[in-house]
Formats: sequence, C-alpha cells, structure tokens
Amino acid sequence: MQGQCSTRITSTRARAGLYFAVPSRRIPIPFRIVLKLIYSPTSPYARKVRVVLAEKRIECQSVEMSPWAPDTRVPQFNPLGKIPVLMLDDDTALYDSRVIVEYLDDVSPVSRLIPDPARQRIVVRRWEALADGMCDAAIGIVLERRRAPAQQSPDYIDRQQRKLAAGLAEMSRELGERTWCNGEAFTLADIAAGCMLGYLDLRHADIDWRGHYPSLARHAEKLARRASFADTIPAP
Ligand SMILES: N[C@@H](CCC(=O)N[C@@H](CS)C(=O)NCC(=O)O)C(=O)O
Repeated sequence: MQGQCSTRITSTRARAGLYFAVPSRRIPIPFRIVLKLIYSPTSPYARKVRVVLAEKRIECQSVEMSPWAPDTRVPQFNPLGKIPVLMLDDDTALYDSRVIVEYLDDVSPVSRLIPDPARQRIVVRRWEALADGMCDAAIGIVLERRRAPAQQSPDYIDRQQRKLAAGLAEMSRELGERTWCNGEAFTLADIAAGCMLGYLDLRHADIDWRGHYPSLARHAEKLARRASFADTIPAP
C-alpha cells in the first residue's frame, strides 16, 4: 500500500497519520508523508502549528531546538534562525509558521481551518497577522528586558506595549459577541489569537487582559477546553 492507494476511498488514515478524502475514482495518492517539526515549547508561533497539527489530526515528529542556544542548529534549517520549521519527507524546510499552517491546511481536508471564500479567508489571515504581530511585540519586550538595564530602551518597550494594548482592544472589538473569531466556525483565527493570549499568560502575567476584555477571557476559556490547546500549554 505504501506509495499509492487506488481503491474507493472516502476518508482513510495514511500510515503517517494523514487523512485523505478523495473522490471515488482510482487515482494514486502520495501516501507516506513523514513530517518533522522543529519547535520550542514556549514559542507561540510553534504552538500555533502544534495546535493546527492536533486539530487536523496530522501526525508529526517533534524535535525540540532552542534558536537561542550558542550551538543552535536552527540556521541549518532556516536561514533566519527562527523556529518553527517543518521538515517535509524530501528534506524541504518550510518556514515561517504562516507558511506551515497553510501547507498543513491544504494537505489534509480534515477540519479545514482556513476558509475558501476569499473574503473569509483574508479576514482569518488578518486575525493571524494581528495575533502574530502581537507575539512579535510581546517577545520584543521580553528580549529587551533581558538586556543589561543600561542597554534597555524604555521607548522601545513602550512602543511594543502600545501595540499590545491596541491589539487587545481590536481583538475584543472584532470578536464582540461572536461564537468564534470569524463567526460561526472555529478557524486559524481562533488558534492564532489563543496562542497569542497564552503567550501573554506565560510572559506578561502583569497584563490584565481578562479583566479589561471579558469577551477575550471567555474565548480563551472556550479554547482551553479543546485538547489541542490543553495539550500544548507552554510551561515557564
Ligand atoms: N514570523 C515567524 C516568527 C518566528 C519567531 O520569531 N520565532 C522565535 C521563537 S518564538 C525565534 O525563533 N527567534 C529566534 C531569532 O529571532 O533569532 C513565524 O511565524 O514563524
């Protein structure tokens, strides 16, 4: 069976854990795909990918690697030296997280997370851009505070904090009373927003986003009940 499948299939589980749904015609399917995720357990971008893998029930080997270690091997896989990186079975390295999640959503039809209609798709990608941008700001503050006090720039920290404050206000306004970020269906928008809020809990516990934005707090509670989120909570 390895390599192709040519029987009538509606949905089946490939050996590497990918689910394929194909029309009932005799067509070959690339069957054995071995994926490997280079990640760090505290990275919100990597968590986004891990939640997507879990939601789509795609099996993937995980390789923990710190991009900050002096002897890090991350640049061998991503010239930008950043994680996450998804290695495909032919050693193609995919980065960054936005590229990876698009690939994963395309490769398996289980639980589509990026809607097809252009308007909805772009709104979901905008949520992701906002959430990722807020992660950039949150991580920027953490890195700045790790510098020697005399080298830290209060202006830089203040600028990043304003991005976080404005981003939280925008997310709360956009979410409103909706069930999910993009309306009726759970999408990548919820995953990206949830991972960003999880990172605030991890590194910016002083930001009382739950107190200021009850709708975001309710949303985060709802997301935390999903196994994909519960199983990927970052430990300090
Ligand atoms: N836009 C990238 C951001 C990735 C990123 O910044 N990852 C951090 C870890 S959370 C990293 O590897 N930083 C190392 C560095 O900046 O050199 C993505 O979405 O994958």
